[in-house]
Amino acid sequence: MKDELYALQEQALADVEKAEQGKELQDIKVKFLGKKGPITEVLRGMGKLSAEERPLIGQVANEVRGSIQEAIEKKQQTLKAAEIEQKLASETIDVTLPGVSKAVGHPHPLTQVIEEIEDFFLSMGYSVAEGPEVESDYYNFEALNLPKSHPARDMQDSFYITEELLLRTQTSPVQPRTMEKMNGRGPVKIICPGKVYRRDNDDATHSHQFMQIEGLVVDENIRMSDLKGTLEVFAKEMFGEERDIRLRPSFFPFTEPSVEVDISCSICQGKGCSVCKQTGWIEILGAGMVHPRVLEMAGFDPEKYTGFAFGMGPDRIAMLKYGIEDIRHFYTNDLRFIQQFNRK
Ligand code: 2NL
Repeated sequence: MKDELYALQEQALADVEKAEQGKELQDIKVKFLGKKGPITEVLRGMGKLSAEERPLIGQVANEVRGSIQEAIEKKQQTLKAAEIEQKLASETIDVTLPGVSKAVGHPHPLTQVIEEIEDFFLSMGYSVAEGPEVESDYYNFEALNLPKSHPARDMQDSFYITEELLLRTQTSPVQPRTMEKMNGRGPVKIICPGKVYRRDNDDATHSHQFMQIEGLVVDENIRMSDLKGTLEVFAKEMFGEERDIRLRPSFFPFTEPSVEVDISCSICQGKGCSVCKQTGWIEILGAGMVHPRVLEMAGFDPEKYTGFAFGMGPDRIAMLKYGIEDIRHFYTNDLRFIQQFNRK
């Protein structure tokens, strides 16, 4: 019986030695030390032994069991250590490798120009107002004193969706919408940036979709001089301290009087060049005193309130500012163009 036990021990230790995985060790443990294993079997049969043999065999059985158990535990630790070692080796990070840098985007050049214009007017106490791009005939035309017969309402010039709905042709409709909410009480001091649409054939200076920013100030005692002063400071801020502005009489249905506003050419300093077409001046916006009918329709008493308004094209301003020769560059999204405007 003793020999039998030692033979079992020898085999178990050999098996443990060969084992390469925790699972195998588990199997060996069950096989040799489990309830149905040979050692348990021997211990169970001890009752049949003589009184002298019993303690001796008992001792050997315990010894064999202990040594197998110890061998399994030892091997378990060895395997675990090897596993950790391997994991460490495979997961080592080489901190000297060059990093993978992520490409970071930047705002579109038009967005940058619009934000610059917004920042200027925000600093002057204006709020930014926005409205829908699908607009009603009423807000897009009627409320701006463009009567039904006006040529600007020609179906050929606008993208109509139904008889009554169209893609807005200017950002002006945001202004009567805002004024209506004021219940006839000033002041109103807003700028309205956004996309507008015209049924035009695209070329270097025309796009069927472009940007506009309009401004509106309505209060008691607003005068033409307030408009002129505002635009003068704006021109200097946007195009440089040396810029002058001049106003030329013009016509818009929603303003009376109306003016076209030029800035002195920043390229030739007023001497005459191809950009200013040898005049020394560049037209940058249209403006005027809000037509009393427009105030009235939006619920403001034109006897008490006056106002000025202006409209400009950020596309054109960006083209002048950066010497861009084709408006389509803004909308074709060629990254070689756009990435030149990455202000770090
Ligand atoms: C231009 C001219 C202009 C306005 C827009 C306006 C809006 C209201 C009342 C009166 Cl609610 N006027 N807007 C006024 C004058 C000119 O835009 O050349 N834009 C690119």
